[in-house]
Amino acid sequence: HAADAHRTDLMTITRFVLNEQSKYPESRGDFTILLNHIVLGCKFVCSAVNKAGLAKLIGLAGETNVQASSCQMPDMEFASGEEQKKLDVLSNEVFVKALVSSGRTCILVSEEDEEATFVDPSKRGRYCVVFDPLDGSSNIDCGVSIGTIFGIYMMKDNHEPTLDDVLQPGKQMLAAGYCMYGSSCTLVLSTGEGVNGFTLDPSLGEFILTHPDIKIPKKGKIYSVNEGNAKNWDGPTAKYVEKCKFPKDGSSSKSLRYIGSMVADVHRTLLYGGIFLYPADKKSPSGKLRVLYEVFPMSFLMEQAGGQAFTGKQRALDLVPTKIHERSPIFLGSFDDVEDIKALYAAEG
Ligand code: AHM
Ligand code: MG
Repeated sequence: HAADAHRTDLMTITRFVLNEQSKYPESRGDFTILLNHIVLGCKFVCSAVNKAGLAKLIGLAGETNVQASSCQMPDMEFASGEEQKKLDVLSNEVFVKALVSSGRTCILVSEEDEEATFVDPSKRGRYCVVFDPLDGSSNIDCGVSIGTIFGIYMMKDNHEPTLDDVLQPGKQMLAAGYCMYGSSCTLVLSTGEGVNGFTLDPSLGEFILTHPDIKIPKKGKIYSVNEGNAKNWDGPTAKYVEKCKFPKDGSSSKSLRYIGSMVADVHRTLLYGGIFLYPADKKSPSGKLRVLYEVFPMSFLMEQAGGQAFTGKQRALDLVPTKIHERSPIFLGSFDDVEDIKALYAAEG
């Protein structure tokens, strides 16, 4: 019966995307191939993140120093302490290699690389991928959720690729997603037709559809921001957070949740509703988060789930980046909650 059907008729991410793409008669399977390579990168990073914790534990229990333990376990070169930081470098290498070898990419922009990578003509395809291979670096060493964020553009024709091909507003993205390495490994994806979530079944090594058609609640009860920066906030941000804590319209105050990993904070916001803020402040007038591979993909997902994303000036996806590592303030989440912050910025003039 139905329960059995669930267990034997698995909607893997590949099957799901193939179904979606089959609606386009011109589709040649290139997107599915590209996505499979991204999924491979996510599985690798998931496994490396899990091993990193284990390697550290073994190191501590055996009281071996870093040198000795990495000699015994040569494949665990990110054994502990300082070396563990290399996880973000390792993740970057994995994604770059997976994307290039897909034969479907032509420009890659990674948070880890100063310059964009132009793929060799012999391996070139039509897609440009912008990504943060391992976001939430301050959470790596303590085993708190971290993630990979990605966005995908498509080259319009066969011209020689230039940086302008990736300096496109977020609304031009074809697809966006993230993978969260948390208590489970969850991949959330939108190809512009809603948002779907897949969970890695480690025994199968496959991402299975577990969160079909995610819609963010219209209004939420949670706000998420680094309040340690409050003394440097501008008027509208300060007023908004004050309103979350001391609402004057008789509504109840919001709860505060802040992990400090964008993927985890946005994932919770998507599922539970509420608002995530990384505003501008006096010390960082453009905020902290990067437009291409943090702000755009998350804004794309929010809009696709029925929420909104705002920079303090405009719809986030309308922003036209001028540099690949450009930053922007960002307010994203439930429709009504973002509407409130938009009103405060509008009142400011
Ligand atoms: P990172 O690229 O150094 O990991 O920084 C990005 C992270 C985001 O995941 C998170 O939303 C933000 O930085 C938290 O910043 P802060 O520690 O200033 O609150
Ligand atoms: Mg980052």
